Amino acid sequence: MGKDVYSLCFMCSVRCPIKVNVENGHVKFIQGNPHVPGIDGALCPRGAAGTALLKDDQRLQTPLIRVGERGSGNWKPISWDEALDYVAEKLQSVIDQYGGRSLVLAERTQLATHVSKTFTKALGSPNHCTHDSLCKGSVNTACRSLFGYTDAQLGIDYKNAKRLVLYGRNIFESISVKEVRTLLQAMDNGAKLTYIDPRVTKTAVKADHYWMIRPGSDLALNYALIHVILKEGLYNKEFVERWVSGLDELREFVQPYTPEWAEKETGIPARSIVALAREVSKDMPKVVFHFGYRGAHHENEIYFRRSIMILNSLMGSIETPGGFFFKKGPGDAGGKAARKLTEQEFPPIEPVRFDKVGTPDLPLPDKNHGAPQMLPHAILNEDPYPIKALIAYRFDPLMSIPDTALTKKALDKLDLIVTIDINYSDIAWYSDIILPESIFLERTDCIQQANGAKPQMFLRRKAVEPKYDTREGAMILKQLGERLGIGKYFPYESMEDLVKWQLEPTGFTMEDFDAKGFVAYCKDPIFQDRKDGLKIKTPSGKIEFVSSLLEDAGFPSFPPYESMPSPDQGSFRLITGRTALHTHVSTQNNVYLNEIMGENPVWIHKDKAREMGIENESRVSIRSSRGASVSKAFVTDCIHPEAVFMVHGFGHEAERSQRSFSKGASDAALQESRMDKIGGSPALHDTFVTVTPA
Ligand SMILES: Nc1nc2c(c(=O)[nH]1)N[C@H]1C(S)=C(S)[C@@H](COP(=O)(O)OP(=O)(O)OC[C@H]3O[C@@H](n4cnc5c(=O)[nH]c(N)nc54)[C@H](O)[C@@H]3O)O[C@H]1N2
Ligand SMILES: Nc1nc2c(c(=O)[nH]1)N[C@H]1C(S)=C(S)[C@@H](COP(=O)(O)OP(=O)(O)OC[C@H]3O[C@@H](n4cnc5c(=O)[nH]c(N)nc54)[C@H](O)[C@@H]3O)O[C@H]1N2
Ligand code: SF4
Ligand SMILES: [Mo]
Repeated sequence: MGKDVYSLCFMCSVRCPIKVNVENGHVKFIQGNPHVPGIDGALCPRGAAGTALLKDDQRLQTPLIRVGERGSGNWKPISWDEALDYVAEKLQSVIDQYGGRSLVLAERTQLATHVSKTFTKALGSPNHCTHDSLCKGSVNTACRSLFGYTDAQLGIDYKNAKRLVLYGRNIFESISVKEVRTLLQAMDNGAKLTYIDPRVTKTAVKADHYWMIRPGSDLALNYALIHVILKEGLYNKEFVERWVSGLDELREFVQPYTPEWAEKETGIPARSIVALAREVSKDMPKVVFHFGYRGAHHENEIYFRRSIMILNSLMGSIETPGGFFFKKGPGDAGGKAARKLTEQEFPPIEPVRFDKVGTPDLPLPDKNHGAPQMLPHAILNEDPYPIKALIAYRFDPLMSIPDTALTKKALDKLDLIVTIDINYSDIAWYSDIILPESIFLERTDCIQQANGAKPQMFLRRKAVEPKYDTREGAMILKQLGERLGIGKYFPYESMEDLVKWQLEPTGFTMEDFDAKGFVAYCKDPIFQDRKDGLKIKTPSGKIEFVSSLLEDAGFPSFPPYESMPSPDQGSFRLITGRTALHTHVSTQNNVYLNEIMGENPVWIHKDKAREMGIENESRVSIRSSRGASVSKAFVTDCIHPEAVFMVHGFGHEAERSQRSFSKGASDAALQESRMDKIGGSPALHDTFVTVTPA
């Protein structure tokens, strides 16, 4: 009984559509939205554990101001007025002294991102940055270099695919519910899956073929695949002739990269590489080489991601069922998009970003997102100018940027650190002031414009009243803005007001979301005409194997392959990733998820463990040039001997998150601060560590 509220999960960024059953003001049950094909009522374990947040007395409950040293954990509860007055006053004095540009607002992209971008713009700061480059910056740049579209503007039609190749895209553990379910459906219908990872993941176990690749050598594998495909003429000639430029240069470039050469680099037998090239060509264009997000994060990552999308282009699997498609927006269906606050006029804004993205130092990463990993450098060196205040909004620089010790040193130089979070995160713990946001079940949020083959809009709706003295992020920023003299940029009094304002041009109303939780702009998928009407957004209008984006910025399209170094005797390449049971650094203190997985064991190959005297389940210490962490060992033959693996997001330092405090090891504390300066991703897998009995 009770009532059903359609909303959006926020236990991770996928934001799956949900149906929340509410009785007498309490959430009784959450399930996936049964009206959304592919979701059909399903949730992942983290989504189901969303209910644990409702009553959690270890989450943030009221604004808090620091009374001791930074990081000491001495907090005084204060009222919202006191908190907002304090932040506004401090921020104003920083701006008076150093200008609006001295503020950085760093966040994980979310529905209210247009509100936080409005906040920084109105203050004259170019320094809004998102997590994007930490997650997939090089994927973004690689896609732009070939198609003129970002990865986020590309969709994948899993349902009709016949063959998929995943490079560390651990799709059955690093979950998006709809992707998982449609892929399983395709596999039931005969689609074949090849999975490549130095580690035997759940996806490896479900795949038709699994290759344990030597860490960091995927690019060599791809060059050999391209070599075979071009040598044997296994590509989609009609598509490539019409839509690709630079095929001859590619053909010449891959000449030396034979399968036999790649076997030595990757450990994958030459005959298997040849067999895969031949097999995929039989299924083209219904072939997906997934561009991936997080496997193989190295300084040359841009070239790996490009090689994946070059393979897709050779298959002709672009803008076709069973392959990739360019996501369609409301305009493609004759409709209008929801408004964003960023569409307003702003005062002049400092042109150079704190991370120097868009300058000759970092010309190609996406300016819409920036590069948060540059934050420590910018603060410590006042390069390009002094940064004095940080607002961390649903983003934890201490755990999500490599080299925590360096980040802490930089944070120490700031005059003001504000965190907007729901948990005692590590960055909240290190802040001057914490502004608690209401959890997703307790708040209405901005419109989700869901572009795709069929453009739609979704709405997150408040299911229950906030249990504690918390507010919505978009209201917090508005109330701060009013105190800073930029109130006119926030023309709403409540979240409902804001949503109504957003919906005005669309012709839809909030009530239109009542029946199913979403509205659709059209009924059938929209595809561009592959014969003559593809809208490739590069300067040449073709898929650019020889990339004007790269070459105009002074980078080669095809640099010679450099072998990925193996670790010295006694050390390992540290690789990291996700588990189905946790979201990044957010859920380790969740009552249910913590009970099932409270620590992150370090995977180590059994032969190596024997050499080092390490027993399964024993305590081990992991050391790098940047720091040390302790966890327990998982001794296995399911990992390549050159690597050790840990799940990201453990080793929290915030004591009030009592269940996760000090449990497991933090990868960020170990990782060196390196990056792919062309693509924009941090090189998270370029750190070597030692592992010894603790
Ligand atoms: N070392 C290392 N760094 C990484 C990665 C890695 O594997 N290793 N992975 C990278 C990737 S792929 C990504 S996407 C990023 C993610 O980086 P982050 O965005 O930093 O990580 P999250 O865990 O998604 O969320 C950060 C914070 O959001 C808070 N939060 C959760 N829900 C809400 C909410 O409703 N409102 C508010 N205000 N806060 C909320 C959480 O409590 C948490 O403190 O990290 C990247 N950085
Ligand atoms: N449950 C859950 N699901 C999530 C998330 C979450 O936090 N939890 N986060 C979401 C986000 S933001 C992201 S970005 C995606 C990430 O999704 P994925 O891109 O699938 O990334 P990871 O889970 O980080 O897995 C990386 C895998 O790459 C492997 N790997 C390491 N080095 C190499 C290498 O050299 N070559 C190859 N081929 N593989 C390598 C690792 O062993 C690991 O299994 O997941 C999304 N889904
Ligand atoms: S994948 Fe899971 S946690 Fe993420 S939004 Fe969907 S149900 Fe929620
Ligand atoms: Mo990510």
